Amino acid sequence: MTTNSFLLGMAGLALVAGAANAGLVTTHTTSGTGATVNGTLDANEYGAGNANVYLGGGGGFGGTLGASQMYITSDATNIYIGFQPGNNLNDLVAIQIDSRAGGFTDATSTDTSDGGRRAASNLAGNADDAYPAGFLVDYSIVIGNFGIVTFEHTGGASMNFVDFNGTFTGGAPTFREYTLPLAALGITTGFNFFAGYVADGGYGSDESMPGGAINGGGNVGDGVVSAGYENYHEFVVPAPGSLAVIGLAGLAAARRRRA
Ligand SMILES: [Ca+2]
Ligand SMILES: [Ca+2]
Ligand SMILES: [Ca+2]
Repeated sequence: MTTNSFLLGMAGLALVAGAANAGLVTTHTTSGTGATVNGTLDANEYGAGNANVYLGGGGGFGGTLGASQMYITSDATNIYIGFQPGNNLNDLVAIQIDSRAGGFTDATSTDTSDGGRRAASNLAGNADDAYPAGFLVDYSIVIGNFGIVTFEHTGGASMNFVDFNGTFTGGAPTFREYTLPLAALGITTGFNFFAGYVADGGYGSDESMPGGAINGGGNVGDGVVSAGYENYHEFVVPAPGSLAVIGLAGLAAARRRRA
């Protein structure tokens, strides 16, 4: 066995172990080419056949998040996100992003100064929703009928505003796209993410991305008990210019660092 094939084997084992033990559901790697942020899902803009798609679960609010599709890719500078709601977008999709070491939980980030900030920091407003094991959130992207807004978690009752984009608005279940510099989300080698769907006032649904235990218990509502979120998806950005074998080894290391 060559050194390279040994390293590849070890990286493969790490990926399998992660999927089995840590709640990782779907991993996609960047296509290396950006999408066109025009509100339409064009051919091959999120990987060949638009294969860079992530799915959810649950339908307590009508399947807006649970039956949605989220597409992600990146180029050398920017990340691109496409979101196809599964039903009318009446509430708030809160995407929780773990892109770097350190970060926060529902219990340690509590900005309730408006509905978008509450969704980003608390998900269901009155319950301390559990996050996946080892998952510490760094940034949140909130998609609503007002547009798309991004925050950086800092701990406590205040988050940093990162970006607002009002290009795609309204409650109709139309395709929306968004782009930000990778650096604006602290992304170097990729990130882990999950999403919840909650009302502006904090009433929590049973919908999630990826699917999980929360999908089976009815809407969380205004209660203090939530099944929380035990699963996450992953998007990988190999280090520029790295050999494939180094990229895989770095990928395993990067997943550890994100906690
Ligand atoms: Ca497009
Ligand atoms: Ca909560
Ligand atoms: Ca983190």
